[in-house]
Amino acid sequence: MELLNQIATSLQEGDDARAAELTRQAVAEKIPARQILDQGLVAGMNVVGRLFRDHEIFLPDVLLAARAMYAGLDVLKPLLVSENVPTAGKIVIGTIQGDLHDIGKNLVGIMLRGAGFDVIDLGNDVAPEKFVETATRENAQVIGMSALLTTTMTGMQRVIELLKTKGQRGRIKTIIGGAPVTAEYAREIGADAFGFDAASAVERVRELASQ
Ligand code: B1M
Repeated sequence: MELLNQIATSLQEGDDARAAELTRQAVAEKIPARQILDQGLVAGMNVVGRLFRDHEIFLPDVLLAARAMYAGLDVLKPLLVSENVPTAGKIVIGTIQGDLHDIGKNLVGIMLRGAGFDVIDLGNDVAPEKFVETATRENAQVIGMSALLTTTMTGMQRVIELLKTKGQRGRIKTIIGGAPVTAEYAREIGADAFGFDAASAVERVRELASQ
């Protein structure tokens, strides 16, 4: 549908005013909110994620696209709630204790929200107990941890150990990511998944939430 393609394009162009205006127009044309979300905003964000992964666009472009996506989402949010659209799942994210690098984590959060997940973002420098307590209280399916420092990444293992101690290890899955983190490290500490970038994180979280 042409209007939904235009919404997707407005995200790629980072044009928040146009994204909001086109979303309002789609709502006025009685296109269901979920369709506007999936085929307009999420479709646009998926393209942005692929371009970023392939180094065809850069961080500022992604942040502008994210701002445009939020502008469209602001229009849709009340309708999505009233349409009772089920979320794709709930995930608690944050950077691990001692780590203040949150740009990558924020990108992952944005992409997850764009893919329809309910994201609880605990911010940066998050203690292991806070990850586990929040995920348990909020009945989240997944905990997502980000680390950019080799000295902080070891804290990820503490979260997994705490999940075991609290008897939540089987129910709450874990995904880890960040520049120094590897798939091998994820296996070593018993994480359920590794996200190389924001796009792959969304794919992995989708798999984890459906298990
Ligand atoms: Co710092 N820093 N920094 N830093 N910093 C690095 C990480 C470093 C590699 C620079 C270097 O020396 N070359 C180095 C770490 C060395 C190491 O540990 N081996 C370093 C250092 C040493 C430090 C300090 C210790 C410096 C000092 O004070 N002496 C200090 C530590 C502070 C702390 O955390 N306690 C520090 C501070 C800072 C700033 C505050 C100035 C700033 C952070 C600002 C912020 O985030 N709000 C900063 C920055 C910007 C960087 C670099 C330059 C850029 C990081 C970044 O944002 N990349 C970085 C060097 C570099 O990486 N080139 C560096 C862009 C971002 C989009 O990528 O975060 O990798 P990234 O996220 C990707 C993937 O990794 C993945 O998806 C994202 C999107 O593709 N991903 C996930 C990330 N999280 C994921 C989670 C998932 C799945 C995928 O699932 C949950």
